[in-house]
Amino acid sequence: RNGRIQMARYVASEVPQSTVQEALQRPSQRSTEKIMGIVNPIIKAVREGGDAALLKYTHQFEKATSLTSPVLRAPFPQSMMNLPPETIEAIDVSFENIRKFHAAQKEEKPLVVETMPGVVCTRFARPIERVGLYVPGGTAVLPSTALMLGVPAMVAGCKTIVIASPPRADGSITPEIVYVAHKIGAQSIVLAGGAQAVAAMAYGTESVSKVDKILGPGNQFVTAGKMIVSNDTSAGVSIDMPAGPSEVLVVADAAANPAFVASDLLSQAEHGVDSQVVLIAVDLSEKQLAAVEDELHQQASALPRVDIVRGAIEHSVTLVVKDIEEAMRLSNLYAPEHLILQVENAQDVAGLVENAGSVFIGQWTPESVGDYSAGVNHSLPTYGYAKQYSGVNLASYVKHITSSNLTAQGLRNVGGAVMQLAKVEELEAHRRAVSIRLAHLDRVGA
Ligand code: HSO
Ligand code: ZN
Repeated sequence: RNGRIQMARYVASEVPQSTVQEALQRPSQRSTEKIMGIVNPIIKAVREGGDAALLKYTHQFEKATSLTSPVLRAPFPQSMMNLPPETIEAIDVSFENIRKFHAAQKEEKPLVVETMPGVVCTRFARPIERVGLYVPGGTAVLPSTALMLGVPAMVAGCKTIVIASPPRADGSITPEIVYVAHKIGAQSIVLAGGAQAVAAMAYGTESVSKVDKILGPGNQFVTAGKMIVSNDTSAGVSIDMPAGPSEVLVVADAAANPAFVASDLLSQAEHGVDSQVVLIAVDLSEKQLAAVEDELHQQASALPRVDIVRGAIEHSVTLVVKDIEEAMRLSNLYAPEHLILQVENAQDVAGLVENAGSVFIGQWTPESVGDYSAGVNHSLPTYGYAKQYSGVNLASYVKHITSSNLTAQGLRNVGGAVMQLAKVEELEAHRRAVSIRLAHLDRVGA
């Protein structure tokens, strides 16, 4: 437990392609079948037993045996959000930046397109009415996640915002989370974690409001819970995306500062033993590689969470490549949750990004700024899902509704196509809904 903290290292051109691909595999997850076997009964118990079942699990898993109600309702008492002024200020600054960036994503006016004369198609957005935001507990308290999920919900105009977070063993909740809940106008805080919290928000209980969508990261039990409830049509609830352990891929060239590179790798590695960090070194000399590795070991050894870091580094890797194109090819293949570009002309290189959750450009942009305060969201697709999912953003809290509005001339213009396709599909009532109107127009001579 106290050997050198070092990532495996391969020179991509000197090993078989399969080794490179294997190096970019995510650490394997506990089998979903086993997790589902644990989570299914929990979901069922909360769906049927409501508050009593929810409390039972909170007593059992969180050891919060003194808790008698699973919900804290707004307005939250000031005494629950006593914080040092510097923390208030940090939350306020971050809140404002996140608010600004997400407010800018608002589509102020409906999209209106006249596809043919007299055929007007419109798309407009409406907030999802009730959202449930899961803020994980675990080895670190994460009020920043409450901000990342809550601020866009507020900006989108969601009417009911419920936050769920596991309480501490004394039944209390981190004051930072209560303060954020207050700032975003949350209706309530559900003092529960895991699949039981997900079930409570999906189905509702005597005291937990049922929601329409559940967002937020969590462990494998939370993720399994979200998948189960979103597959249950009787729940009528959707989820943001499948979540997995945090990860970062850093692309660094000879211009990069080894200490900066190491610090970025470690900031993700400290999230959990299952986190993964990848360094793609673009044409670095042996001496430069050694400098990064020395920094990594030295900085890691001084961290309070060194044991977690050690676990993460065990399944992390450095790949040495010849040029930036090869680096970006591998990065796009890996589709990292976070991509850090510490290379010359980093802004131009960002143009080569095809798959990534969020990109951090240039040496003055550590991932931490995006985790907390820059304004971008930190709830991002992991495990390669950046190939098809976006991170949480304003659109995660709205749905788009379309409308069509035709004039008589519009129906004349498009009616022929409609009737012909209805004929092809042998759906006569569809065809007649048009022909009956066209005949009417002919009769009245319009
Ligand atoms: N990097 C994490 C988010 C986080 N970091 C919260 C610190 N607190 C996953 O994107
Ligand atoms: Zn982080």
